[in-house]
Amino acid sequence: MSVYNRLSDTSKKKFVVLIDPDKPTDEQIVEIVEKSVKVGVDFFFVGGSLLTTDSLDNCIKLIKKHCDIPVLIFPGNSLQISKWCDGFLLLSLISGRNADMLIGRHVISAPYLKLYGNEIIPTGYMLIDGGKQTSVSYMSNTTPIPHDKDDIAMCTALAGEMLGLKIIYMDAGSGALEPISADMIAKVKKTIEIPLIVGGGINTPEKAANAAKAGADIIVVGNALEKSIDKLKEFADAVHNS
Ligand code: 1GP
Repeated sequence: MSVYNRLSDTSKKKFVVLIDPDKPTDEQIVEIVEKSVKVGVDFFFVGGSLLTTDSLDNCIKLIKKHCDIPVLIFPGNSLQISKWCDGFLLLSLISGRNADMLIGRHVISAPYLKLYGNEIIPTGYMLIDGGKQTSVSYMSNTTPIPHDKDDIAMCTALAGEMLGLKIIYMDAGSGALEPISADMIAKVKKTIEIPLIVGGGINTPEKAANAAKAGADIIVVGNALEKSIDKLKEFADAVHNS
Protein backbone atom coordinates (compact mmCIF):
# COMPACT_ATOMS: atom_id res chain seq x y z
CA MET A 1 0.00 0.00 0.00
CA SER A 2 1.38 3.41 -0.90
CA VAL A 3 2.16 5.87 1.87
CA TYR A 4 -0.46 8.22 0.43
CA ASN A 5 -3.12 5.52 0.60
CA ARG A 6 -2.23 4.96 4.23
CA LEU A 7 -2.37 8.70 4.94
CA SER A 8 -5.74 9.01 3.29
CA ASP A 9 -7.37 6.05 5.03
CA THR A 10 -9.79 8.13 7.07
CA SER A 11 -11.44 5.11 8.74
CA LYS A 12 -9.18 5.75 11.73
CA LYS A 13 -7.43 8.88 13.03
CA LYS A 14 -3.67 8.77 12.59
CA PHE A 15 -1.01 9.74 15.09
CA VAL A 16 2.37 11.07 13.93
CA VAL A 17 5.53 11.54 15.97
CA LEU A 18 7.71 14.33 14.60
CA ILE A 19 11.44 13.87 15.13
CA ASP A 20 13.93 16.69 14.65
CA PRO A 21 16.98 14.62 13.66
CA ASP A 22 19.37 17.14 15.20
CA LYS A 23 18.07 16.66 18.70
CA PRO A 24 17.90 13.06 19.95
CA THR A 25 20.88 10.75 20.39
CA ASP A 26 20.85 7.39 18.59
CA GLU A 27 19.84 5.71 21.86
CA GLN A 28 16.95 8.15 22.28
CA ILE A 29 15.78 7.53 18.71
CA VAL A 30 15.74 3.78 19.34
CA GLU A 31 13.80 4.33 22.58
CA ILE A 32 11.23 6.53 20.79
CA VAL A 33 10.85 3.94 18.03
CA GLU A 34 10.44 0.98 20.38
CA LYS A 35 7.82 2.82 22.42
CA SER A 36 6.09 4.01 19.25
CA VAL A 37 5.71 0.45 18.00
CA LYS A 38 4.09 -0.55 21.29
CA VAL A 39 1.49 2.23 21.26
CA GLY A 40 0.68 2.04 17.55
CA VAL A 41 2.17 5.26 16.17
CA ASP A 42 1.08 5.47 12.52
CA PHE A 43 3.89 7.52 10.94
CA PHE A 44 7.12 9.29 11.72
CA PHE A 45 7.77 12.71 10.24
CA VAL A 46 11.44 13.68 10.20
CA GLY A 47 12.73 17.20 9.61
CA GLY A 48 13.29 20.60 11.13
CA SER A 49 13.27 24.28 10.21
CA LEU A 50 17.05 24.40 10.43
CA LEU A 51 19.34 21.41 10.76
CA THR A 52 22.88 22.02 11.94
CA THR A 53 24.22 18.48 11.55
CA ASP A 54 24.05 15.88 8.78
CA SER A 55 21.87 13.66 10.94
CA LEU A 56 18.92 13.16 8.57
CA ASP A 57 20.04 9.96 6.80
CA ASN A 58 21.23 8.36 10.01
CA CYS A 59 17.99 9.19 11.82
CA ILE A 60 15.82 7.70 9.06
CA LYS A 61 17.96 4.58 8.73
CA LEU A 62 17.91 4.04 12.48
CA ILE A 63 14.13 4.32 12.63
CA LYS A 64 13.70 1.94 9.72
CA LYS A 65 16.12 -0.58 11.24
CA HIS A 66 13.90 -0.90 14.31
CA CYS A 67 10.35 -0.79 12.91
CA ASP A 68 8.03 -0.88 9.89
CA ILE A 69 6.31 2.42 10.66
CA PRO A 70 6.52 4.59 7.51
CA VAL A 71 9.00 7.47 7.73
CA LEU A 72 8.18 10.68 5.86
CA ILE A 73 10.44 13.66 5.42
CA PHE A 74 8.80 16.89 6.54
CA PRO A 75 11.44 19.17 5.05
CA GLY A 76 12.44 22.51 6.50
CA ASN A 77 14.45 23.33 3.40
CA SER A 78 15.64 21.86 0.12
CA LEU A 79 18.69 20.23 1.73
CA GLN A 80 16.47 17.83 3.64
CA ILE A 81 16.27 15.02 1.11
CA SER A 82 17.11 11.35 1.62
CA LYS A 83 16.83 8.21 -0.44
CA TRP A 84 16.01 6.22 2.70
CA CYS A 85 12.58 7.68 3.50
CA ASP A 86 9.25 6.03 2.59
CA GLY A 87 7.60 9.27 1.57
CA PHE A 88 8.32 12.95 1.09
CA LEU A 89 5.93 15.78 1.93
CA LEU A 90 6.57 18.14 -0.96
CA LEU A 91 5.38 21.28 0.79
CA SER A 92 3.93 24.22 -1.04
CA LEU A 93 3.56 27.00 1.54
CA ILE A 94 0.15 28.17 0.33
CA SER A 95 -0.57 30.42 3.33
CA GLY A 96 2.38 32.61 2.28
CA ARG A 97 3.22 34.73 -0.71
CA ASN A 98 6.87 33.83 -1.01
CA ALA A 99 7.26 32.40 -4.52
CA ASP A 100 10.37 30.52 -3.49
CA MET A 101 8.30 28.47 -1.02
CA LEU A 102 5.49 27.94 -3.52
CA ILE A 103 7.65 26.64 -6.39
CA GLY A 104 11.28 27.81 -6.23
CA ARG A 105 12.76 25.30 -3.77
CA HIS A 106 10.85 22.51 -5.48
CA VAL A 107 12.70 23.17 -8.73
CA ILE A 108 15.98 22.60 -6.90
CA SER A 109 14.78 19.44 -5.14
CA ALA A 110 12.83 17.82 -7.99
CA PRO A 111 15.72 16.10 -9.83
CA TYR A 112 17.06 14.60 -6.61
CA LEU A 113 13.62 13.39 -5.56
CA LYS A 114 13.24 11.77 -8.97
CA LEU A 115 16.68 10.19 -8.72
CA TYR A 116 15.94 8.75 -5.29
CA GLY A 117 12.50 7.51 -6.33
CA ASN A 118 10.83 8.83 -3.19
CA GLU A 119 7.06 8.64 -3.00
CA ILE A 120 5.99 12.27 -3.26
CA ILE A 121 3.02 13.63 -1.32
CA PRO A 122 2.13 17.05 -2.80
CA THR A 123 1.18 18.97 0.34
CA GLY A 124 -0.61 22.29 0.81
CA TYR A 125 1.21 23.64 3.86
CA MET A 126 -0.59 26.35 5.82
CA LEU A 127 0.93 28.25 8.71
CA ILE A 128 -1.60 29.47 11.26
CA ASP A 129 -0.72 32.03 13.93
CA GLY A 130 -0.18 30.21 17.21
CA GLY A 131 0.55 33.20 19.43
CA LYS A 132 4.25 33.68 18.79
CA GLN A 133 6.59 33.94 15.85
CA THR A 134 7.77 30.48 14.90
CA SER A 135 10.95 29.28 13.21
CA VAL A 136 8.98 28.33 10.10
CA SER A 137 7.47 31.78 9.76
CA TYR A 138 10.85 33.47 10.22
CA MET A 139 12.77 31.08 7.98
CA SER A 140 10.16 31.11 5.22
CA ASN A 141 9.71 34.89 5.37
CA THR A 142 5.94 34.46 5.35
CA THR A 143 3.12 35.70 7.53
CA PRO A 144 0.86 33.04 9.04
CA ILE A 145 -2.92 33.16 8.65
CA PRO A 146 -4.40 34.93 11.71
CA HIS A 147 -5.61 32.52 14.40
CA ASP A 148 -9.28 33.55 14.11
CA LYS A 149 -9.58 33.98 10.34
CA ASP A 150 -11.34 30.72 9.62
CA ASP A 151 -12.61 31.95 6.26
CA ILE A 152 -9.08 32.67 4.98
CA ALA A 153 -7.98 29.20 6.11
CA MET A 154 -10.99 27.57 4.41
CA CYS A 155 -10.45 29.37 1.10
CA THR A 156 -6.69 28.73 1.17
CA ALA A 157 -7.19 25.00 1.74
CA LEU A 158 -9.86 24.88 -0.96
CA ALA A 159 -7.59 26.63 -3.46
CA GLY A 160 -4.83 24.16 -2.59
CA GLU A 161 -7.16 21.25 -3.25
CA MET A 162 -8.29 22.78 -6.55
CA LEU A 163 -4.67 23.15 -7.60
CA GLY A 164 -4.28 19.39 -7.21
CA LEU A 165 -2.45 19.18 -3.90
CA LYS A 166 -3.17 15.83 -2.26
CA ILE A 167 -3.18 16.70 1.43
CA ILE A 168 -3.46 19.84 3.57
CA TYR A 169 -1.17 20.37 6.58
CA MET A 170 -2.28 23.13 8.94
CA ASP A 171 0.55 23.98 11.31
CA ALA A 172 0.68 26.47 14.17
CA GLY A 173 4.45 25.89 14.22
CA SER A 174 6.55 23.94 16.63
CA GLY A 175 6.06 25.04 20.22
CA ALA A 176 3.09 27.28 19.36
CA LEU A 177 1.46 28.83 22.41
CA GLU A 178 -2.00 28.07 21.03
CA PRO A 179 -2.80 25.11 18.81
CA ILE A 180 -5.12 25.67 15.85
CA SER A 181 -8.68 26.24 17.06
CA ALA A 182 -11.29 23.49 16.87
CA ASP A 183 -13.52 25.87 14.89
CA MET A 184 -10.91 26.44 12.20
CA ILE A 185 -10.12 22.72 11.96
CA ALA A 186 -13.82 21.84 11.66
CA LYS A 187 -14.51 24.45 8.99
CA VAL A 188 -11.48 23.55 6.88
CA LYS A 189 -12.32 19.85 7.17
CA LYS A 190 -15.86 20.50 5.89
CA THR A 191 -14.49 22.54 2.98
CA ILE A 192 -12.07 19.98 1.50
CA GLU A 193 -12.18 16.33 0.55
CA ILE A 194 -8.46 15.57 0.79
CA PRO A 195 -6.97 14.49 4.16
CA LEU A 196 -6.16 17.10 6.80
CA ILE A 197 -3.00 17.05 8.93
CA VAL A 198 -2.89 19.30 12.01
CA GLY A 199 0.10 20.10 14.22
CA GLY A 200 1.84 22.75 16.26
CA GLY A 201 1.41 23.38 19.98
CA ILE A 202 -0.42 20.12 20.64
CA ASN A 203 1.26 19.53 23.98
CA THR A 204 -1.33 17.51 25.88
CA PRO A 205 -3.34 14.39 25.00
CA GLU A 206 -6.50 16.49 25.50
CA LYS A 207 -5.41 18.94 22.81
CA ALA A 208 -4.63 16.01 20.51
CA ALA A 209 -8.12 14.59 21.10
CA ASN A 210 -9.69 18.02 20.52
CA ALA A 211 -7.96 18.40 17.16
CA ALA A 212 -8.99 14.89 16.10
CA LYS A 213 -12.59 15.37 17.23
CA ALA A 214 -12.77 18.70 15.42
CA GLY A 215 -11.95 16.92 12.16
CA ALA A 216 -8.19 16.53 11.77
CA ASP A 217 -7.43 13.16 10.17
CA ILE A 218 -3.77 13.12 11.17
CA ILE A 219 -2.32 14.67 14.33
CA VAL A 220 1.37 15.60 14.63
CA VAL A 221 3.19 15.97 17.94
CA GLY A 222 6.84 16.96 18.22
CA ASN A 223 7.88 19.31 21.00
CA ALA A 224 5.87 17.75 23.82
CA LEU A 225 7.41 14.34 23.17
CA GLU A 226 10.91 15.82 22.83
CA LYS A 227 10.49 17.14 26.37
CA SER A 228 9.15 13.85 27.71
CA ILE A 229 8.31 10.59 25.98
CA ASP A 230 6.30 9.44 29.03
CA LYS A 231 2.94 10.52 27.64
CA LEU A 232 3.37 8.86 24.25
CA LYS A 233 0.71 6.22 24.94
CA GLU A 234 -1.75 8.81 26.22
CA PHE A 235 -1.25 10.90 23.08
CA ALA A 236 -1.66 7.87 20.80
CA ASP A 237 -4.77 6.66 22.64
CA ALA A 238 -6.27 10.17 22.64
CA VAL A 239 -5.96 10.32 18.85
CA HIS A 240 -6.96 6.73 18.09
CA ASN A 241 -10.02 6.82 20.36
CA SER A 242 -11.38 10.07 18.93
C1 1GP B 1 5.56 21.56 13.87
O1 1GP B 1 3.47 20.48 13.52
C2 1GP B 1 4.72 20.36 14.08
O2 1GP B 1 5.83 21.78 12.55
C3 1GP B 1 4.69 19.92 15.51
O3 1GP B 1 4.60 20.98 16.42
O4 1GP B 1 6.51 20.57 17.96
O5 1GP B 1 4.59 22.02 18.68
O6 1GP B 1 4.31 19.54 18.46
P1 1GP B 1 5.03 20.75 17.96
